[in-house]
Amino acid sequence: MKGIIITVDNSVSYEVGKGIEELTISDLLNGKEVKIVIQTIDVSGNISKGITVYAVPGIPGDMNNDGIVNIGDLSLVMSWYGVKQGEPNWEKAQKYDVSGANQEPDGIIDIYDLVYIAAKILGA
Ligand SMILES: [Ca+2]
Ligand SMILES: [Ca+2]
Repeated sequence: MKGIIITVDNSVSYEVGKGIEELTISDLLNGKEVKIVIQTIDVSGNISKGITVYAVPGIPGDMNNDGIVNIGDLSLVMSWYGVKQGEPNWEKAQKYDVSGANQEPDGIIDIYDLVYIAAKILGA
């Protein structure tokens, strides 16, 4: 075996064996189910049929994965408030970027992320 290919939702691919040790699938954090295909590639370049995994997200807004969306999740997002994409601690903050002006993650932990969690607390 030469390596492993991981395809996420038929589009984003990663070839493991070239140094990737951690893979974050951000759509899961946004409450979206994700289709993951894991295939092997041999030394001749033949790609196996592989295995398909459907990853089902947890509760949208449950940032600390304790099964409930509450003030604890809101304060977690608050603790990363203002951190932007490209800054040194963005890698850790990124998962708290759940929304933006267009309802999609926008590369900054901002008021939209707090509103998203607050709305989940209120059951919206
Ligand atoms: Ca929680
Ligand atoms: Ca945001």
